[in-house]
Amino acid sequence: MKILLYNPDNGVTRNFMPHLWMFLLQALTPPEHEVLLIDGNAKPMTEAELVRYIREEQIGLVGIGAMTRMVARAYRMADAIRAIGVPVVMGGPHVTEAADEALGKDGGTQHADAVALGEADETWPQIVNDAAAGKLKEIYAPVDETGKERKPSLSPYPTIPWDKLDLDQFNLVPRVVRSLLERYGAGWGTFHMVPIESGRGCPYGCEFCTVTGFFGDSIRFRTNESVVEEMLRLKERARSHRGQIGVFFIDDNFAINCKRTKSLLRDIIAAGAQLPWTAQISANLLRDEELVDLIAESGGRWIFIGMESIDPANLADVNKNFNKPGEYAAVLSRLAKRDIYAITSFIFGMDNDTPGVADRTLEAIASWPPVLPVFGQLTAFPGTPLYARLGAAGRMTRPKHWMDFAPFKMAHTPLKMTIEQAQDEVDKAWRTSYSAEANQHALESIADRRIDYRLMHLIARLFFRGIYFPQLTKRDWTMLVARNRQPVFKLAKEAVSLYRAARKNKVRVQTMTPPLES
Ligand code: B12
Ligand code: SF4
Repeated sequence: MKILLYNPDNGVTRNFMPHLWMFLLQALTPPEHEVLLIDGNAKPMTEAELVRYIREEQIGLVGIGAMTRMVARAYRMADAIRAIGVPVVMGGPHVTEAADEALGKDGGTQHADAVALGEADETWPQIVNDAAAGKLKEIYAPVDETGKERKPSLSPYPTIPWDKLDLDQFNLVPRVVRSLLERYGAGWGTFHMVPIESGRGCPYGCEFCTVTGFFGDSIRFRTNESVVEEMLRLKERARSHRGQIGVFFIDDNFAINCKRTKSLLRDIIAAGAQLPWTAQISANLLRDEELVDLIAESGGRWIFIGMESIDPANLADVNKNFNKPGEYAAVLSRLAKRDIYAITSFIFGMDNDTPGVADRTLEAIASWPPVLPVFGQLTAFPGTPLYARLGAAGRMTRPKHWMDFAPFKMAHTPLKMTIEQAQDEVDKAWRTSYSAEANQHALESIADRRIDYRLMHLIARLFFRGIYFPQLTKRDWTMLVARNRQPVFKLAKEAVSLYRAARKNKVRVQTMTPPLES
């Protein structure tokens, strides 16, 4: 049987990185079946185009995975596929909590023939076999023989053949500069971000987060050897393709077991498996100097920190008071000292937020080493304690917000401001943080650092802006570069003169060195 795994387009990040679930399930599919993958972010398709593709390829089963914000789009695709008689199975964090919605058992339309609840590593082969035999069940739950929930172990972990896969659609180097970089940019013709999970689960239980409920509070890890082996293969691929590969450790809190993280990082260093990597780590765990040293030495370049708020009352409200705003500055300086960029995430519209929260947060940010801030609004996802609390208090204004998804718009009433005010605060924070002036100011504040560090900071700023401001066309990018022409030209000029000086030096060294066999 031919199986298609499909991930809907999120309309924002395009082909930023492959979605791990598709590659993982492909690796776990019984070998007699063929699995094709389409990520709508890399290959946008209408319902009609997808249906045509499914007909042409004679697909017998379609698997769709989606987060809450993309689920309405996923349902539309599923409806079109089921209309031509091809069965659809859905999985992922949203349908795990809203299986009745996907199966049409809540009085609405049926979108899926079957739903895989929770982690599907062990149920997927069964789903495939049942579908091939025409005996698909409605619900597949990861349970043991006694009916008790069973979380899959991550050791052993399947081999994802990244080294052999065609990743062309995920190349982050813009097409217009590819050939130039291939010729002159020594190994920068391609740049791929590859997701690796080293473990699953987080015991912290922040009120708005689905992770503790979905993956559980007991953490499971892959072996160090398995992670290192995957990185070595990626490194070899980067070398043989004369390109760059970055790794995104998608663990929710990569240093949740600090001792184990340190041991993994030491093994990466010992094996020479370093690749530039990014990960999410909570601020409290970054107090550890030795950990931060190991992060830098093992290739850690960008750390995503869920700061959420600079107000301790807000943090206590969402069960995240292990975050201490008073130590944010020290944590960020510790990272900056080692040339590690910090991506700091903030949530507005929390219960203690009042109008002016953007200004207060921006003021705090301005006192730190330059960071890449991202801002969102408090959103209650189904299955979270936050969703239950707001529902019980009658505060949800759009209880099924995912069915009419509206970016950056709250679906419940905050306590001390209106929904519109929260939206204005988010808007102000993005507008101010990524204005051309702010970009220039950030670069001036790191003027004493190496050019590659500054260049990467500017590139990241231009890309991060795109999370909020639509930046999908060539015109959008041309205008963005034009607005930021001062730092762009300054860095480009500096880079060209450094390149020329290095070439001149090389020529001089070559002419001064006598040939070996003279
Ligand atoms: C990587 C990641 C991202 C990446 C996504 C890009 C990419 N290419 O991967 C980035 C950084 C862009 C991102 C952004 C966001 N993310 Co995110 N992200 C993650 C993260 C950390 C890892 C996802 C992952 O690969 N997991 C590992 C795989 C193996 O797990 P999985 O995807 O759940 O798949 C398993 C099962 O769910 C199931 N399964 C999944 N799909 C399917 C399909 C079928 C057919 C079947 C049978 C089974 C199945 O089988 C898999 C194996 O067991 C998760 C948290 C987490 N640990 O999962 C959050 C998570 C998915 N993100 C979340 C959120 C909220 C967001 C944002 C909305 C945050 C924000 N406020 O901006 C944005 C949305 C951005 C956008 N525009 O799409 C939430 C989603 C909650 C929800 N109900 O939707 C999560 C769960 C984190 C959380 N704190 O709650 N994210
Ligand atoms: S620390 Fe991060 S992953 Fe863990 S529960 Fe809190 S938000 Fe979720």
